[in-house]
Amino acid sequence: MIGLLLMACTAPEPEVAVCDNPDDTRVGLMTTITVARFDGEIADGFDLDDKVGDSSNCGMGDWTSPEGVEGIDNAFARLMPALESTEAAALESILQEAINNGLVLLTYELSSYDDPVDDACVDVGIGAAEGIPVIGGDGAILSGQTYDRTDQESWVADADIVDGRVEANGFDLAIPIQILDADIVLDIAQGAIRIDLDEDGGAEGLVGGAVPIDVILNVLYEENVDDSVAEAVDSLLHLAADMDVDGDGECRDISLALEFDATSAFYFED
Ligand SMILES: [Ca+2]
Ligand SMILES: [Ca+2]
Ligand SMILES: [Ca+2]
Repeated sequence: MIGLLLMACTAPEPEVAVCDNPDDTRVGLMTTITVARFDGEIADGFDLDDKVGDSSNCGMGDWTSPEGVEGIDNAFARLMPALESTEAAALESILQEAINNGLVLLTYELSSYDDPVDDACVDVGIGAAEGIPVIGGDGAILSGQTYDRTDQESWVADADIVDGRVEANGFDLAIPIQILDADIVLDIAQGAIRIDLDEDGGAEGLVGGAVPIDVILNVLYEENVDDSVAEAVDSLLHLAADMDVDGDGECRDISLALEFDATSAFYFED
């Protein structure tokens, strides 16, 4: 009898299958995207180079995040006060218009997803969708719409969800964006994302990485941006560039972080 009880107590627990449901996915469409700014020595973003301090990134100092994480690389934040004194101040409203018109549809996607709060096994994708979003009465993109998948996506495997938060890094993205009548490809190296999932199927979060300053300069000089503004932003960008993604010793990339709100979305089956 005692032996039987012992056996019952020591029988192996059934294995918790967290990774055996690869068909479950959760997609969020980024409905608002704004630049993460600084306040004093605090700015949100990611420690993209895994280094803290001035010597790590082309001589630019790092920020501390609002949650106390050191080594935050977000050099674009440093530019914002200067940009906001020029017509580049319209950047975010132009971006919002492009989002609502379906020209900039960025998604995150979780696969092997089976728990919105704690899931030890999810894969995380960042991608560009295609479609015409339907706008609700409040001016925001409606939730639950279905979009076409594009081949512009990058995945990081074996992330997890802890207390409703997903963090992943190592994305390599080339996102085609139509903005200011220009077709540009926004290359993002060392990409990172943080997603705080909500109960409605949406999220808020942060996406960041290093962008070549030449991409931004091309838009400035090829589109009808005022020459004096273009030249002012040009010199600002060269001063602020804090990353050397290709490792050639020249700092021609700039770190940035974008805050987003997302609503639930779906992709059409292929
Ligand atoms: Ca850093
Ligand atoms: Ca899972
Ligand atoms: Ca370089």
